[in-house]
Amino acid sequence: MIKKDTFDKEKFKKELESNVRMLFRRNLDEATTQQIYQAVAYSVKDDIIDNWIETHKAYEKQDKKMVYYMSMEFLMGRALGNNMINLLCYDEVRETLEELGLDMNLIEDQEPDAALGNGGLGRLAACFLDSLATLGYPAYGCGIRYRYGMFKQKIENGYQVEVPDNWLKYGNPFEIKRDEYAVEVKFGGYVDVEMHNGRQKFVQKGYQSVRAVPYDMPIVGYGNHIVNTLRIWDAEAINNFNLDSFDKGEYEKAVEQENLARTICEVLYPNDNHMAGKELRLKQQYFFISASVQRAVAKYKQTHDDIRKFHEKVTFQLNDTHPTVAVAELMRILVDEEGLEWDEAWEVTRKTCAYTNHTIMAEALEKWPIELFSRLLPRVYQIVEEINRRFVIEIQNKYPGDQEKIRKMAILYDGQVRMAHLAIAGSYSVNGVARLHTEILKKRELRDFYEMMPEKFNNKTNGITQRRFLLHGNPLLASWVTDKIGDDWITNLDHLKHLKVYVDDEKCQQEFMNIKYQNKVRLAKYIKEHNGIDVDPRSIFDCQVKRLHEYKRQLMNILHVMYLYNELKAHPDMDIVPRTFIFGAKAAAGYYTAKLTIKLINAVADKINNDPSINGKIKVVFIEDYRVSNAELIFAAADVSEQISTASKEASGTGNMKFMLNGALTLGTMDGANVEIVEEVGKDNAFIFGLSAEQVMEYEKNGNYNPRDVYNNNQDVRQVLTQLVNGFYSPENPELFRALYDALLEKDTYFTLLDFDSYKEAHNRIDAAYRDEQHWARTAMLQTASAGKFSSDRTIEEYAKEMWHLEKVTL
Ligand code: 26M
Repeated sequence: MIKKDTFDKEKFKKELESNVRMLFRRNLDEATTQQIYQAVAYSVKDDIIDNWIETHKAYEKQDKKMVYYMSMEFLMGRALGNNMINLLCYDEVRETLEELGLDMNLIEDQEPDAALGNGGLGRLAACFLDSLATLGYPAYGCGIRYRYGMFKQKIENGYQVEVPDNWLKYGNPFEIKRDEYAVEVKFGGYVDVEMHNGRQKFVQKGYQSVRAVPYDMPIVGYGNHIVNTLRIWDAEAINNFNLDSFDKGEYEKAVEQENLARTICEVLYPNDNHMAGKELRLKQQYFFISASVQRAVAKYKQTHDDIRKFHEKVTFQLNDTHPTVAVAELMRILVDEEGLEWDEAWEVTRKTCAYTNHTIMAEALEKWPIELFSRLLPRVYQIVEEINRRFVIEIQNKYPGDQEKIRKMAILYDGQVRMAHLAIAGSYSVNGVARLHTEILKKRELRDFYEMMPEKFNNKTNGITQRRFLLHGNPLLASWVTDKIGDDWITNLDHLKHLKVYVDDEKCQQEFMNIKYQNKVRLAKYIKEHNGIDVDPRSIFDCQVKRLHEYKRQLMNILHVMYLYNELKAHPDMDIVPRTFIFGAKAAAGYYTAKLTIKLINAVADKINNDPSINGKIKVVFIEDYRVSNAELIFAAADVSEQISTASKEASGTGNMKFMLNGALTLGTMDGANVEIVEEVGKDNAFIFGLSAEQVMEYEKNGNYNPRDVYNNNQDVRQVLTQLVNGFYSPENPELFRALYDALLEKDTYFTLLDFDSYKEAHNRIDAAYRDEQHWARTAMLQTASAGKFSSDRTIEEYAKEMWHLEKVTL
């Protein structure tokens, strides 16, 4: 056992040696770093197992209500460091390894990120699991065990190249295959009606099926002996057909089923905020939902006999519309398999499911062609039809004669299944992820639904786990904070407010900025190793790291860098505080404009970084393969956090919170959770600019914004735009960035040019503010001190108390 109170270094060393021998037939001094990582991971897992078993015994015995967090994505990152932190043995293991001449950082770096997600939505799910376990709430995460996660990004000649993420190559030491819980999931075929004891029974026939096999990963709570489960499903072929059958039909079916099983879990769709209506994606959705719901029902029935009370012990939280087929699948099981009447089943379903909306971007809204949906899921589709028929009647009763309402609200319309409408109709709760976002849902995007059922709508502002993004990611700051205010902040982030008494203390300011400096040195070293670029840790580290999307406006950021460069060239003696602009972003593989923006950033970086005439006053760095593990380094080292989305478009953002926690000042629009960040830290302690959400929506409604007006009246804007098409950054191909130029001048959908001046002016304020070292230090410390609200522990307490009505388990 390796727990803080009982940690026995010699025993740990023995375990380690024995693991290396067992796993690799080697002695410790012969093992590779990867093998040592594996051996350490198995020791840690060994320490988890007893608690894992005890936790589940306690859940069963205490018979508490359980949340199933249903998500196509869990962006977990690395497990080893996080597990050791939550087991309270991180320092002890590090010291023990040091005694063996081993470096913990190098060992941690051997673990591939579990990147089963794209960005914000997937990482939120991971933070929620950490908080659920730490708070002691009974919870399962349910998802897919993608064979390949989010692609690895390589930059070649400035372009993004996608490389498959073979994260399971060396095995996953933390997972356990649970063959005993495998279930069958059926696709296609047709529905037959049979009579059973005078009752119609709907039976799916002529289908193809796969065996869904769960793999469990432990989710360790912080210092509380609780271990919850992330259950991810893999697909295997059903083996009751013979591949050497003489019957041609049988043979073909067997091959098809093998292929189906092989393809379903093959790869994560690398789209973020964009719906690609691919058949395989719908198969993935139904696959993991059917398996998860079947298991949830079976587990409930082991200890309860009245399925009509299912919702008293189980709630399904749907992470966006991706898992929404759960509404219909639960209905199918309740009606077809459990024999409930429709109305009874519908009541149970509506009291079980809850839906979180993560975006108002129209292109992200999930709609499936009825043709596809009904062919793939014939029985589920019949159920959706009946849900829709009854829902339309409800609308008619509420708004007699109002055809417009039906057109706008029906689940089935225009040959499509509208998943958000199904989610809202089938849920007891609909929530947005930041206050502004929820208001926009209620007033605009989902207004009709809000008017018809206001009681369902509520806000749950997102949060992040401080265990990963401060305690693990920024050990220097974490121990400084603990020195000042004790370690309660680790499980109660509100305690950070006690740092406020130190913000005017000069010594504390120096200590705080010294830690920031050391973290900048750490990142500079990473940049030197990965990019070969020297950056000055005394310069302002100005960071924008997030998925690449036009609404997030990385383009505005780089256009501003281009403008600054022009200024420096025109006025070589210009006095500016040296700045390092740091970008990190993956673009969806098929998103042309996004990929071109990456190329532009790299082209600008090449030119500026290699121009000795500007004396290194600005540097531009594009960090390859931005992901959870290198994000931890970036947040810790940032001075400025760029949160510059077009107001109204970013539902919440969570990177903004990670930067704040680590003492970076926000340069942002009044969008998403930025609004609440500014509220916590005070508007004088943030650099806010740009159109408000109201103004943006007003322009969108009236269509009265013309980017050419800005172009004609703004010399600086004209100059940088011209440089997109005159070869300034692409002499070998002057037209290279034409598409970006055209998008800005013709539509400028995201108001980049209109916000440019205000953005520029906000950057000037940063330059001025940074010159006052003391004041900057005070403001930076105030960010950390004001970040208490943004813990995912707070978010999860709100979900648990206000929606799920969960009770904590006691161990
Ligand atoms: C949809 C269909 C097909 C393939 C992929 C998708 C898809 C995948 C991910 C659509 C959207 C996806 O993610 C959206 C997302 O990450 N939204 C972000 O959620 C965060 C957590 O709530 C918020 O903080 C961000 O503002 C929001 O953009």
